[in-house]
Amino acid sequence: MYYLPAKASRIRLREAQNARNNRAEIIKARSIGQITRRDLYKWGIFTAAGTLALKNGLSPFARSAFADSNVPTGTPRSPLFGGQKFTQRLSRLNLQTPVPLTRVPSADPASNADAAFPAALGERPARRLSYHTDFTANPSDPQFINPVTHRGPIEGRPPGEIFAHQRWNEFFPKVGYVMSVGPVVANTSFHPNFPAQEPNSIWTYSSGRTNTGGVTPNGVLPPFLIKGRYGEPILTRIYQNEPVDRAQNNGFGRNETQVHFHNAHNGAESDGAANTHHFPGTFYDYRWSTTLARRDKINTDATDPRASGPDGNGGLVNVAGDFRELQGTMWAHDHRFFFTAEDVYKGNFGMINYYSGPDRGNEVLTDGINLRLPSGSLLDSGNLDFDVNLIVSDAALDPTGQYFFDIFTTDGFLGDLMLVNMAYAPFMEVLPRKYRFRTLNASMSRFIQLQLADSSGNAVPFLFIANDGNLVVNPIPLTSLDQQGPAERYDIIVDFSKFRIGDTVTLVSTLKQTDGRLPAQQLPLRQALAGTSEDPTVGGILQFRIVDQVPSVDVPGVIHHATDPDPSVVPNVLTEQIPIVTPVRTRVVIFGDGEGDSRGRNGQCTPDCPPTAQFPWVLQVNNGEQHSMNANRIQLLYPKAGDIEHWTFINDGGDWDHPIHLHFEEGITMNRGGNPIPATELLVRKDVWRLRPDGRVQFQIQFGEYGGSYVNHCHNTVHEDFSMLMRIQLLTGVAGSPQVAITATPNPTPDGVVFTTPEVLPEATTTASTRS
Ligand SMILES: [Cu+2]
Repeated sequence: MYYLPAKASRIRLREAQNARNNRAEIIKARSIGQITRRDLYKWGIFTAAGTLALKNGLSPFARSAFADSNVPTGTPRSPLFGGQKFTQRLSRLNLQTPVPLTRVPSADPASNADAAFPAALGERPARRLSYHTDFTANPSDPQFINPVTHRGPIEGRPPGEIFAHQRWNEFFPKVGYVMSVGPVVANTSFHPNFPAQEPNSIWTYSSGRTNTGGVTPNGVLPPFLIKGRYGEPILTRIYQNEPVDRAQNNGFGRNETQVHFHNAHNGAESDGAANTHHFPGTFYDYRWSTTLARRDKINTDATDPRASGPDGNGGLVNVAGDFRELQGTMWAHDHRFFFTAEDVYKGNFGMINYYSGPDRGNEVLTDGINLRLPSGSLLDSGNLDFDVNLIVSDAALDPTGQYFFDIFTTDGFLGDLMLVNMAYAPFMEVLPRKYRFRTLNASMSRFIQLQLADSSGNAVPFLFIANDGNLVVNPIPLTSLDQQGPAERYDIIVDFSKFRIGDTVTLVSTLKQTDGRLPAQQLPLRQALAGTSEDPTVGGILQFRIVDQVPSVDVPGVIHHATDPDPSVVPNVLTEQIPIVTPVRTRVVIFGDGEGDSRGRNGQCTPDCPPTAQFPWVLQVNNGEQHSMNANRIQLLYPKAGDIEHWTFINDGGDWDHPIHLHFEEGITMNRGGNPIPATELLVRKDVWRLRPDGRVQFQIQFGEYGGSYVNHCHNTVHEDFSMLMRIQLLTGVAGSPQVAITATPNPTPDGVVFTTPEVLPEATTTASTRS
């Protein structure tokens, strides 16, 4: 078991804490580059199979010096400082305010215009090509030199056409956000009883640029929320405000970041996972295009009003593309290869809701398109009064109460405290009416399974409406969600109208997990609610209190009352099914443990490791070579935009449940081999699939509109950091685009980017029987 029992003896706790301190030293040394993973293998601390060696004084699973020889030492639980559950109010996510962008003339001959921020912000205009190019051309011009480090470029986006914003004029940004990521502000804590976090324990976002005067603590919790609208492309400028000194990280986290907008339909240059991390003092312009998939194939003249976004005045802006591919609940998070777990855990994430004609975030507008899902009506779209983002993540604290990350083993990291929107066990006041909840599992390795309990411990039914941000065709009535792996999003509708003022409903985490490999079992609701499981996270994580009035978050000063009518509806049909068709080709991707197979050249975590390092997991496409991640190697080539393929993911690694994430496109889940498939997955579009032990899943996939370098990987971010990724190269077929061909690999440094030519693996064709 990961965590020691609550009543473990003092000597045993001390022993376990010493072991944890030793591990923390190693994690810190690795995160700041004093030692490498290779050293850890050389010293025998990691084995070739990836487990932390069972050395007494180091591993939580080592035999205890004094206890029964088979009892692992475990690790001490997080101190609670007397903090009780359900004594602090839930904080809603930190809503960001967009600024309008205007077109100004551009010196770039290939672009009509740059996008200017309001003058008061003092920002350089955003443009198709990065400012990196100016630095490369004028390396001594102070205008293009990083004002914090006095080195390198001011923009971290790599130079040249291959990192230019694809289809810039077509998706010219209309609104902008200026944000920075950096140390958290003073007096931030997870609970009023807990000590304040030191600034470098948490690195998170705030609005505004504050890095020009040096490094100042400025991140804020809860995490950010951005409301995007189809038809309104976004330019998000992120200043990297983390400490210049890599050692100033309070034990974990790398001061280099790239922000991945999880499965939004963007060019590789804005996907945030193309080996494009950037450094303190630099900014990076992400153009979040709000492109609706299939815009080059379906509804190309934008006449279908279901493919649309809110216009800000109650009307719609039509967009080209397939309305069946509209997305809603998404998130963005750090994707610095090989440090993703540390960085995301540290607070580098937020959520983004996309609003569309059907999924408007307005429950009264009646135009035949709007579904009128629970949300509110004070704003034309994007109402949040009855539409609530809930980020669930596990956390651990050291004995002084500081946020703590421990890789324990390469199996994965588990915290023992459940946070909702980065707060420990909060409560939320709700009216007796329908609400929508957008749940996200933002844990590093923990799977969750959520249920709702009334005050007698009975399950409260709800409707499941969206999986990974994709509406299901018909709402699915449930009393328990399915398991939810890291990065999976489930949207549900809960109707509190049958409750009376004063009643409570508890959101309960019912899934026991005792190591990073996979969940153990779901506990019966009452038993979970009792909070007596050896897994301290099992139990209530959020309490809803039914009250007679709540203040609006959409329009400050407005009060909503229990006696107000609930005009929201949950229609029986939310979208249409995309049919499964005969594919152009099929592919099989095997996620293996790299043992007992000689076909591999596994072992790279390029650029951060020497080629001889050993890693526990490998990916294999179509019976080809087995590999772990090398950013300079293309393991899967998708040759032609619009080709429909059927992919099968197979878990060949034994006792693991890997939540596998495919960037950029969603797949329509077809089957799980011969195993049963829940209604919440069957024919449902997803971007993360749990690959249960020896499990498999097949889905239909089609890429389009953008190209470049993307990845497919395990979203147990600890596995991901131990190289369980592969590079996919997408070719666009857009004439004139550099992404019609394979693109070079950027290798970022604080002084600029060096490009290398990637190795392209020949995909074996033994299983690609229909390959054209
Ligand atoms: Cu995994």
